[in-house]
Amino acid sequence: MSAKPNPRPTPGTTEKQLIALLALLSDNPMLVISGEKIAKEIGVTRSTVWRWITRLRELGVRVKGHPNSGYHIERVPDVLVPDLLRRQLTGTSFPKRILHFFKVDSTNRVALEAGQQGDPHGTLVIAEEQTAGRGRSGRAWHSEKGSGIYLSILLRPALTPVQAPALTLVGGLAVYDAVAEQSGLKPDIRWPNDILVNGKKISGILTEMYAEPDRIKFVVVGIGINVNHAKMPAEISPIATSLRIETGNVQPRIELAVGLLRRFETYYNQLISEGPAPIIARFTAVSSYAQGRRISVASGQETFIGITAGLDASGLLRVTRDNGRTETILAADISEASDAAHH
Ligand code: BT5
Repeated sequence: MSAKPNPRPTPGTTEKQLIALLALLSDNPMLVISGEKIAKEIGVTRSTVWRWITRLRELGVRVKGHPNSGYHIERVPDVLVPDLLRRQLTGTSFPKRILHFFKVDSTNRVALEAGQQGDPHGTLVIAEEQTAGRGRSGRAWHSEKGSGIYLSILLRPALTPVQAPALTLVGGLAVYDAVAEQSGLKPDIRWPNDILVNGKKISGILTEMYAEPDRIKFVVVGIGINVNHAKMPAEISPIATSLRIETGNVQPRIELAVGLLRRFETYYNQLISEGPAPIIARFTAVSSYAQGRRISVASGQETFIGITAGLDASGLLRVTRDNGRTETILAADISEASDAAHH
């Protein structure tokens, strides 16, 4: 297969022409397009078109037809095709560079590498499936094929490392708004990085960065959302859920992704222009965990109980212990105090 060289092709990304083929079919659902026309439009031979149709089918896209009659798809497939995303993201920082994978180890891993190689602010890494999706502290993120949104955003903010926690909050607020808007559900945010629906985790955020003491070189905000999982694996089903489980309906991932990224852009710009105060205010308004909630804090070796006392000026959680002392938490897993099990 001869993929047209991209500025710098990233190993494993979906071939450009495969994406072009998918975009062509998606733009004309129901319409039968001849193999010859497709071949001409995307600049390959008819036998290559046939091979790629076979690949798309293997990837779960329902393409009807055959080489003699032409091809069509019954409806726009729910694949996060860069060309479709790009069109719906005009005016944001994201259309410049979108790396799409049908299967990858971790979009955060790829985005960190892209950061090191000098890729621009706003670069997006998206996967239909992750084989080693990661959570915080070396934990795993379950990333079922085609069911979730697994994406990482590369950012080059003029911020210092101590200002970075606000970026996780920006991601959380973007997920919160996008999920609420699309589903009509009322989510909650559990500091710092869990978005919950009906008490179960529907999304998690992993922020990783390369920084010098006084300056962030680049940062990757990785977002995972459970969208169309019919059920969650047994090990996490007590604590995890999906939009489909909660609403009873399959949800279009592409719309959710666009809503998420547009809101991310807005909150991010607000953070850069106004500082963290409005982000922290919004977080405090929507998170039931921010203030006055009795929680258990597991941080490093220690676990203790306390009552949340809002966020500090950089977005860290304040917790008042039973002895009256208030502490600022840098990183921790928190859960309701009555609930002994941590996720
Ligand atoms: C997180 O970690 O919540 C961060 C998850 C970030 C995932 C995205 S996907 C795109 C990008 N690329 C990556 O490789 N990662 C990011 P943490 O707070 O440590 O939560 C992890 C814990 O959540 C696990 O130990 C499980 O208990 C639970 N868990 C795992 N998969 C889950 C899922 N799909 N939904 C809900 N909970 C899950």
